[in-house]
Amino acid sequence: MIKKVLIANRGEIAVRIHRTCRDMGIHTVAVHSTADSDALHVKMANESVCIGNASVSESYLNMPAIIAAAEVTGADAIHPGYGFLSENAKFAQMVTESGFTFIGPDPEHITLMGDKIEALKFAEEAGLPTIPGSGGPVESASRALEIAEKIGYPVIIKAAAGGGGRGMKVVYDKDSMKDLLQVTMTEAKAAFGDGRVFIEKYLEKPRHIEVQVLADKHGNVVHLGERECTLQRRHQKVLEESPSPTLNDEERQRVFDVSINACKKLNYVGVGTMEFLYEKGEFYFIEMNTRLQVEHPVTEQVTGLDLVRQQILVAQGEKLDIVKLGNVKARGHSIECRINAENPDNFLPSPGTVTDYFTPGGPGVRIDACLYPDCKVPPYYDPMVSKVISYGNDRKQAIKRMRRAVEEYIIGGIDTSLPLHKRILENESFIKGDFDVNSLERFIQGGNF
Ligand code: MV4
Repeated sequence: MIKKVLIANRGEIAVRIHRTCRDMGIHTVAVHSTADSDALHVKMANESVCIGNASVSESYLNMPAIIAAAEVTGADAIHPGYGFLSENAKFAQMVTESGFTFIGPDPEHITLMGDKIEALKFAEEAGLPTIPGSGGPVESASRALEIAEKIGYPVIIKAAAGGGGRGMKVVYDKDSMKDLLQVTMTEAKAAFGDGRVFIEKYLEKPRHIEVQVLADKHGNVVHLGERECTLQRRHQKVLEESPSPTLNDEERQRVFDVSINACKKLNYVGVGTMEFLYEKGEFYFIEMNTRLQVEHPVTEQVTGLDLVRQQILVAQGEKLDIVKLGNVKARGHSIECRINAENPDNFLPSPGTVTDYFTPGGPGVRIDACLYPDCKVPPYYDPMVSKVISYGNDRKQAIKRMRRAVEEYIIGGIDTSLPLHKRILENESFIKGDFDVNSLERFIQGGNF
């Protein structure tokens, strides 16, 4: 039984994880940098340990310091949250070897999914639909031209070690192939220490749809519905929802079936997300995230489950109640707006002191945040400071409640992305559910959705 959890993270997710631990009677240990001494996650936790200076390499990515904090506080388990060390196989290994329970998947699965080429290779073997492409690394311009000729332009070059949109280049004709291949390989080598790239047919107007999965150590796997995460800016999600406003029941069942089958084949354990591009009625697997995701609350709202609780139960070896979970039925509709401390016009970070602070409430509104009056938003970390999550019987009601919530929300002293969210929520195409992965960037540039 897990009695004390060290939360190896900061911000809203550290607060979020603490809350579930509190519900389960589990004590928590916060770790923090010198810049976060007064952070909400530190105030809430039962104990806290300062693990280093403000820079992430000295604090939230400092593996030995985190393990030492777990040792001195007598924690049983470590929850990595998202970002930071959550998808670092070496860290997962180190946690286990130091005698703690890692609240997350096996290191082998983290490693496999961190390599996009290996992940796609597995996907094909496991019957997941993938985008036509090179099916492996591409080393020469002549090979790249051959593949592009076969699948047709435009194509996209992606870094094997990339993911989340980093290290990608679209190639529209054969004349630019040689240069773009070279640039992508060089950039990948510099950014990830791994210059391998692969090629896919470029989809022009896809949507991003992902399936939440949950698996225990006894071979039980369930899906917890899908999330529509199409509205992104520079590969950062801005607004997510569940269910997707675009899928029909047949499509939904199809993507759930392939996702569950693949996880069974993988012997996956924990929560995971299968990401797909969706275009013209077809799904294409692109990657799997082996962590709890930022947008997990929309899944919690429609399923009534607490995903952090499920992670903890699975980590201590409990069997999923398959009778109950096998019939997890999503009900209603949930939307999440990510609120960043940033200028809503030029998107520059806006750290500083929060002066006024008033949180929205009422039916169908949930706030996952790390703010309080007079708190500081340090400049060193992710600008996302709050998530507003709405819930309604249907999408229309979830939108109305989200509008109410973002209007009520007062965050004084810093700029936030609340004004952008207000504009999105009034947009005709958004309301119709008519958009693709390029829509939000176009809208921000002053164009149509
Ligand atoms: C693509 C694509 C079009 N065609 N792959 C971006 C993040 C990474 N997870 C995959 N991404 C894309 N891969 C092919 N073959 C377009 C994107 C893409 C995108 C995907 C999901 C959400 C937002 C996006 C924004 C731009 C590009």
